[in-house]
Amino acid sequence: MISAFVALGANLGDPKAQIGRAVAALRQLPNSRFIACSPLYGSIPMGPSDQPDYVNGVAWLETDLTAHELLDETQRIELEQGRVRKAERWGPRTLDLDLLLYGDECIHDERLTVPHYGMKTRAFVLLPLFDLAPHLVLPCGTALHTLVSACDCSELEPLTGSFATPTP
Ligand code: ROI
Repeated sequence: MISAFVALGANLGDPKAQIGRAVAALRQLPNSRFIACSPLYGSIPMGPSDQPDYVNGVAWLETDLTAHELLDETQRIELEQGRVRKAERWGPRTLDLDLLLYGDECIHDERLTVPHYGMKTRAFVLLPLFDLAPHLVLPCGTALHTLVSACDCSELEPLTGSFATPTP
């Protein structure tokens, strides 16, 4: 099994409920074991500021799916939860599931870039990931804690009682 981390984000409708439903769907993935969901955070939008605040978190899975099979599954979950892809870059979304890390693999093709291209600088990804795996080292050799110390976490607010699911 390979350890995989999936970023969770939503800022339309009832973001916390959508993240909860996404986590429930991730728990059902074939040939996979759901390990945990991070605490959730409220976060100021990165990109256009005329959109609601986001709810963000990270899910940790172990899986026998390939990275592309996992991508297919996360895209299916996004669509099943009513995600509509809009032309606007960095616009609001009902649900965003991004494959952050797939073991130690570096993947770059027309569908998938892993590690996720923005993860090293985005507090709303780094902090929940750090909550789950404080000792993680990225495939490039950089320790997660180094990235967390360098990022500005002031625009993140822990949501109390926010575990989307209890950790097993
Ligand atoms: N901003 C925040 N705070 N959280 C997100 O999940 C998020 N996702 C995005 C963009 C539009 C870049 N901004 C975001 O895709």
